[in-house]
Amino acid sequence: MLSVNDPAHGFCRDCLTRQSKAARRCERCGSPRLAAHPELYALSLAHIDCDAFYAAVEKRDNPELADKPVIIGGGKRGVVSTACYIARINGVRSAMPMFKALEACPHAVVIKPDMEKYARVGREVRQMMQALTPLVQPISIDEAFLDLAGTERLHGMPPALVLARFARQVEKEIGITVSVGLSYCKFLAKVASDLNKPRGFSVIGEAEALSFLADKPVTMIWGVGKAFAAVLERDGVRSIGQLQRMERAELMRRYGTMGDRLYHLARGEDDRAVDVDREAKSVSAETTFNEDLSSAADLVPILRALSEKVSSRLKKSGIAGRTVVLKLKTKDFKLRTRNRQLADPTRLADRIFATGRELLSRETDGTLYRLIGIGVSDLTDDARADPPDLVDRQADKRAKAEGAIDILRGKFGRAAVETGYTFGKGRNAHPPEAVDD
Ligand code: DCP
Ligand code: MG
Repeated sequence: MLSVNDPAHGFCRDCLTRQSKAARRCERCGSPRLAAHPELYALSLAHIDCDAFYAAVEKRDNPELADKPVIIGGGKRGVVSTACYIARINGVRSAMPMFKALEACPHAVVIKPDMEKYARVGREVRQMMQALTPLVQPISIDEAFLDLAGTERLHGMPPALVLARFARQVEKEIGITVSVGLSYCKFLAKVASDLNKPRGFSVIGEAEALSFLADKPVTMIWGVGKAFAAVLERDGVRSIGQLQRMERAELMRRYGTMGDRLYHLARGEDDRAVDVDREAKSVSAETTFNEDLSSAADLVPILRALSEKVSSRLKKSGIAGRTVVLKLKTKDFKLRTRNRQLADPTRLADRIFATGRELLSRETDGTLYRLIGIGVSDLTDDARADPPDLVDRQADKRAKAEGAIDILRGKFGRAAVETGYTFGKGRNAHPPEAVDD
């Protein structure tokens, strides 16, 4: 019998036949698409992400597009939502302004997004995932984490094979392709699914985690966006390997809780569980006043402080929300909730506050309120949160400033930085214990 650590103990991703020895092609069907890894049959945490999702759905529905470069986008913001891999070869990328994309790829077919259709297909894929394990955590319309631990008896095969079979089934039954990342933790499963897209199947084992990560850029770490990467760069830190050589205390002294996260993730230590319910939840903060308030002058600073609280929680848990919800309770206990969906998920206090303030402006009509709350729902992973705002440059600047403030606060504590709205008001006037969830 082959041992688990025998790399020859792999299988063919096309016909799912197990291979008896290390080979370049399948012993049965001749396919070169073989999965082989020393920990292949020991790992059970997966991240699955559809390839060029919107574009793949459009190509499925119009076979004439199969060999053409396809860009999905346009709409209000005039940017690329996604591009098929043919268009990507020509340099087209998500979030690129449409005119630039067409400069790079003038013959591309441009299609306006049909969100309803994509949501439907996304749900179909999700249902197929849920047939594999109850532990499915959707992250966005086209991706999810799956915990397949303990499902081997049920499926009669180890998770790796279940996942390869799943990828094949999605191609056959839904007509789009997916990439699979298999590892022992969420962080590396997600990294793995991105390694050889499209139609990828990548495995990152525990034994190789440190060496795999060593030469990768810090931006590969969950939660390290451009702003934070710039701070690390200023401190001379570019690779994850450099983080691996730093002490935890030193990282925490420099970057606060984020330092702790860097320390562990750099070592491939991530114990977050696949959380089935997270999708349904929201993150919010509210406060009841000592005396009823009605004016914007009184309510806005409180809204700002609450937005910061929501934002800081989102940032801590590496999530973002797409819908901002304002909650007001009138003097006679009538509840008013107002919500607005954003173009992109956010975790920034500035965006949450700006949206909340706009919603609030329509409610400050003299009504006396006893409570105000602000929150976000439609939670997703923060990987796609807050793309640069191409229209509102000021908002983009504020977003960058906020990144810097977070870092300072991480270093010196919350009180180190007061924003204009809360200075001497808001948070100070309303002690934290008045704010509840
Ligand atoms: N999307 C969007 N705007 C972005 C990024 C993505 O509207 N800036 C939409 C379009 C994508 C879908 O979300 O099809 C899924 O996002 P992914 O990041 O998974 O991108 P794709 O699935 O398109 O490509 P990939 O093969 O890289 O996963
Ligand atoms: Mg995708």
